[in-house]
Amino acid sequence: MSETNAAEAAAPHRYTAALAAEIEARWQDFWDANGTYDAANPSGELAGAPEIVARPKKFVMDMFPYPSGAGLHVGHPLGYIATDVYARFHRMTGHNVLHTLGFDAFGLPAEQYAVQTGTHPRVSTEANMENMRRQLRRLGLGHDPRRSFATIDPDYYKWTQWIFLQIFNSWYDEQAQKARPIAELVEQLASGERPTPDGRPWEALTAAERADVLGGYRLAYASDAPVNWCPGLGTVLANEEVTAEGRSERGNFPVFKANLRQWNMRITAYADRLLADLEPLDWPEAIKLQQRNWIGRSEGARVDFPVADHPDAKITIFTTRQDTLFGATYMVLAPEHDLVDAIVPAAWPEGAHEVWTGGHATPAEAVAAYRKQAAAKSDVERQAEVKDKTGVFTGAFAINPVSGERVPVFIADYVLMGYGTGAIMAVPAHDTRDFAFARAFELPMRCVVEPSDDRGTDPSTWDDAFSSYDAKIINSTGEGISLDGLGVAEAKTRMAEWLAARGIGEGTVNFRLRDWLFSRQRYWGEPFPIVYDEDGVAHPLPESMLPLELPEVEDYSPRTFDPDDADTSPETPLSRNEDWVNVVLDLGDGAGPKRYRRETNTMPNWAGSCWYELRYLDPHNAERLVDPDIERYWMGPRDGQPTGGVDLYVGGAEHAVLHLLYARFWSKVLYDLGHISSAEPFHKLYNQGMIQAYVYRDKRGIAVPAAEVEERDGAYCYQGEKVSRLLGKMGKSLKNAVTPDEICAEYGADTLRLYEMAMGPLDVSRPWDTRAVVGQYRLLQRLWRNVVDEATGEVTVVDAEPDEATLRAMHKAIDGVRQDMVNLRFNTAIAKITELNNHVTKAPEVPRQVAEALVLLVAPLAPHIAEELWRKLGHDTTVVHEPFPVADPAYVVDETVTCVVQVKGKVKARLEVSPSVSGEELEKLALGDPAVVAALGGADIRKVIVRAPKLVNIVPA
Ligand code: ANZ
Repeated sequence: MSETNAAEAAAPHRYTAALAAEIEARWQDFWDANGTYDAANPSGELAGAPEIVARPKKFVMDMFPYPSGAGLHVGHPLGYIATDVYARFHRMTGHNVLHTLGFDAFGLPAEQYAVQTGTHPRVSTEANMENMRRQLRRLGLGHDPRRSFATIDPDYYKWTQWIFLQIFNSWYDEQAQKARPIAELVEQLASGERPTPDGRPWEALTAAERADVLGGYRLAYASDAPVNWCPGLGTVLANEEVTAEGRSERGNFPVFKANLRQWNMRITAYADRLLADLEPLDWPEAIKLQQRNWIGRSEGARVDFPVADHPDAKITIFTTRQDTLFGATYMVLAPEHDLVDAIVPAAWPEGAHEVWTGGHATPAEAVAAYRKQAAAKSDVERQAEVKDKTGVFTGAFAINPVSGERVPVFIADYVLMGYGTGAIMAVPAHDTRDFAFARAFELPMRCVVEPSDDRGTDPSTWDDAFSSYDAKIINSTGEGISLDGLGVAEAKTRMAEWLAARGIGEGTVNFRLRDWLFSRQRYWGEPFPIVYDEDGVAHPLPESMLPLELPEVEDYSPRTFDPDDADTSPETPLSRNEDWVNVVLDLGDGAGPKRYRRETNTMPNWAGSCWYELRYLDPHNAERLVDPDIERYWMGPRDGQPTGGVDLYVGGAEHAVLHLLYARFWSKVLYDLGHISSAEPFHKLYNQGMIQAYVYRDKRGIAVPAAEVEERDGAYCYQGEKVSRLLGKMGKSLKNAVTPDEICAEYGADTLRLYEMAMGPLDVSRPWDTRAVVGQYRLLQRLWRNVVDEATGEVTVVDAEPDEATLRAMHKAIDGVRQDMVNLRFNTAIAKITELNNHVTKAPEVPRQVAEALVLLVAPLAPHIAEELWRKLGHDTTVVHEPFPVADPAYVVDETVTCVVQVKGKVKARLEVSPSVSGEELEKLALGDPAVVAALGGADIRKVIVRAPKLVNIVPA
């Protein structure tokens, strides 16, 4: 008989992996069969008992997973376990808890996989979801299964499409500062209350012209705009999907700027509100900061510069430093700027030297050549801090409106079309990029902000621009204005007023935030509920035609191209399906049945995650997005909490800007249109840390399977060869993934849960160490042994009253664990439970009261063993809804406090004293302590300072 078999024979009722597996499977079945985690809605199909609905609510949510083919590794469930513990604790403290999990299942990886293997993305996605569901179920997560869904379900994306239509059918009313139905704008235009852009009456406009006008207002609109075209992936990408190197985040292909007709979301209309509404949110400060930077609010001015020899043309620039206008010695337009072609003269003007012209024969030729070069660069590359600025002279001059000077106009790629007005006044003395450009192109510089260092006021002698907000303006006197001697802020205001008074500019606020590029040339996404008539006018489908299902197609691969070929353009998979694309429909708009062409782009995979929190509330509603009562119950703002939203949302910090900003934007539109009561989706956000793993690499730097590496005398070996060890990400590619399945098989899910929660504070990244998991396994074994006899299986607890010390240990643990649970400090909660468990392990018999408290304390963390022990202790209820123990304050106050005794400021002794000890008594105790007597060595005492009960300081003479 082997050693373990012998041990098992002697202790057949020991808590082992096999027993854990049996218990866990049994309780998981029980929970499923009894709907233990069903959350109660106030009304409707999922309505619960009134007394449950009357409890305070808690909506606890995870960022839902993408069902990847690799399945879960132990890093993924960290957040899921944490929210589960938190949700369970709140169930036990009298809350109606909503906790569930769906799948974010559209997107590129499934599609790439499908293209490679010929499996339909739906087939592989469903299989991946099935596998992940199994893995998640094994962890004992207390989800309400009735509320789970995937974003690819037609009855889910029906509402994604419906929201798109809401956004399409609305505009942002700047005056009211909110979205309103587009029909109300049409009324204003039709009645003449709001003029049309060219002043003609609304009735005089053709249908196509009207559509164009409305397109300028709609919150979802199609436009020709420079976009990130990725030939290698066959699709355009949002800025956020392009890396700093100008390549695709996925696949690492080159990305080019191309002008294409694309759908956009006018998120910029909400820039101010997205910024202001961040304040009251209970989010990590770092995430708020990232959102603020992303939105990038800058206060400055727009200024018009007349173009010399073109009386009709003016260049409007955006600057944050209108106080430096006297120092503007040249101008730059983005290469793509509309005005360029209009102002380029036929020939170079007198004196245009070769550095300016780049050796080209004519300005037009120079411009064309430079544009081609700039198109190959991404915005990120264009903004990079490269010393060598490139550009070319357009041959045109503008007039500086304050100094009256003629200044040359250049195009250069460091000016972006998508920011401000796509044109700048260059102030080389005070802007680093302008300085570098001016040096390269031998342009004049003028100092207008007095340097605070000793460089003097002649920029030709400087090494870099002088830029400061804390300085005085000089050299800035012109007609009717002088800024000399003013500080920057004052000068900015003065200049803005001067410009406004002359009608050549005004103070303005600019945002870095761009509209959100919302279409992809891919198959595996939500189809747009849009059709085009023969004039190319976009029409929304009526609600009755939703969902517009993704058609089955033979060939769902996008047409990809040579990754380096910028002269290509996208071809969407849906466009090849002529039967689906060309339809005769009656849109119910009075036009009768007509021929239309469907939109063949699909929505980006961010769409499905923009509103999924709402679907969890009312998952089967086929009539409306969400029932208003149900939405208000779970999401509505309440007393003492200025924003509504999910009570706890846990996910990775990598979603700081995109997902969270998009979801906030959709919430605000739906809120403005009266569909929901909370303008913010997530009240409290928490970012869990990452579980890292050791990566072992051989001499060639290639990762070797981590599980097969052996440690010998502090060195790491793989197949006899030394390998290096570094902390990195966990994953298949680094051959260091550990799956929850392996750990569950070896120890059980409860051990895995405890280990993940015990590894450290939740928001800190930590290295995975399979060898340390056993520590939590032993905790559960000791807990089990404190209740159950391992040989007989009998319950061993006694009905005796615990002794004083045990009562104190128990109530202190209860008190501490409660606080830790509320504050997501699960690691310290486990430490306290361990301490109490060890305390009773020493006793010959465990009082029932303490055993029950331990079981309830551990229940949110290790629910299966808790259920089993609770049953064994004679209860016939599930532990899930048992009240969490409450500490008796009488036992929580410390029986003694530690008093520190110092001699000459150095700690010499610690005394355990009663909290109510008198000063006199404390002094006597301190002076009598042997360590203190020794430290004094018979010296006289000059002074004794007593701060009862914690400190005595003795000063010898
Ligand atoms: C003159 C000036 C003088 C500027 C000076 C800065 C310092 P933020 O703060 O990020 O909003 N700018 C404006 N539009 C641009 C564009 N499309 N591409 C590249 N740069 C652009 O930056 C605003 C400043 O960035 C603006 O103020 C403008 O340069 C530049 F001492 O104008 B400034």
